[in-house]
Amino acid sequence: MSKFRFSVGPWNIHEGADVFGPAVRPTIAFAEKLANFKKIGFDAVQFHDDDVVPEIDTKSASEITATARQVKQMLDDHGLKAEFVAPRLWESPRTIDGAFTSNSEAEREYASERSLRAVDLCREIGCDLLGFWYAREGTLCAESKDMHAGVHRMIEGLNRVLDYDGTIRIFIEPKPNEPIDRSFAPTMGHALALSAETIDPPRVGGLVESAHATLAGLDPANEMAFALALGKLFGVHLNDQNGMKYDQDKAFGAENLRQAFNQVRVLVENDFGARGEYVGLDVKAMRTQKVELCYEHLKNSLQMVRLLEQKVAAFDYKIQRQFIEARDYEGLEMYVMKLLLGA
Ligand code: XLS
Ligand code: MG
Repeated sequence: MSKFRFSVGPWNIHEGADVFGPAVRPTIAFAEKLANFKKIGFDAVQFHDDDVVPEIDTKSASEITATARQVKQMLDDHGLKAEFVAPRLWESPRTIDGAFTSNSEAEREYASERSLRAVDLCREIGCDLLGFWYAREGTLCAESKDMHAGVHRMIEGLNRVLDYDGTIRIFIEPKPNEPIDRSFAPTMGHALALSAETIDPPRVGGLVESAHATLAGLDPANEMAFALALGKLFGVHLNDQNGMKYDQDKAFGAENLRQAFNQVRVLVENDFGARGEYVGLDVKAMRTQKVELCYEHLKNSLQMVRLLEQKVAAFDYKIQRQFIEARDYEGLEMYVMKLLLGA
């Protein structure tokens, strides 16, 4: 049994298209995904705004509300909650040059307006958490944007949301690159610095995605611990990543078992989840996976969290203390590796 509650996004079951090739699996209907999520052991669903209301930009306010209510009903029917809504600020022709940091004032305004609609969606589907993954806030051409102005525009964007709804909370999900080259919010430190400058810092925290931290050359467990120490870890996206290359969203623990162990350890030691937070996954099946087996990466990731929770429970803090007192960190490291290997 896990002490955590888990969440997953509908995009985690996808058709397998990548930058160099088309879809290889059929689209699975949203209702079928929900039924399977519940069966596999998830408690909540993560949403982009257009996962709730497809083609949201072309819909009227009343159409948006009606569709959101249907989605809420489907969640209720399946015994699932909504965890957050993240405005998808990277696919519209109006966010080609970024959203809050676009060089066009009209496009910046679009980003804000769309974010406020996402707050409305949170309210309709029953959550109080808005997510910002700043996909295009940064540059492809280093000289194309004024970062000084960009940082202030991002803070302004956060303030607009905080001001619009007095109880909504926001997480920033940092990522150093992809699809942009140089992100304006690459790490948790950047995210929390932005938070501190807003009109209501306690309502702005961070979400660590393991692969994003790895892409920044950082240890995801440390990114989590940093936010936890400041009371700012509003969510996690557990997954894995083989080094600093394209974003892989691999099954949790599949590449770096010791780092996965330390992520679970840090979450357990700091009682993550006690304030209602979910342990989220953000994993994608490999393109080679056949449709009959396209939920395996979710099952495997959950199983990995549970197995690592057992390893954390078996972690002997007395032995840890003894190694620390002797300053024998070679010994401590070997103790951890033997624990993980069951040796
Ligand atoms: C992409 C992000 C995305 C967010 C939600 O890299 O991880 O899936 O989690 O917008
Ligand atoms: Mg993510």
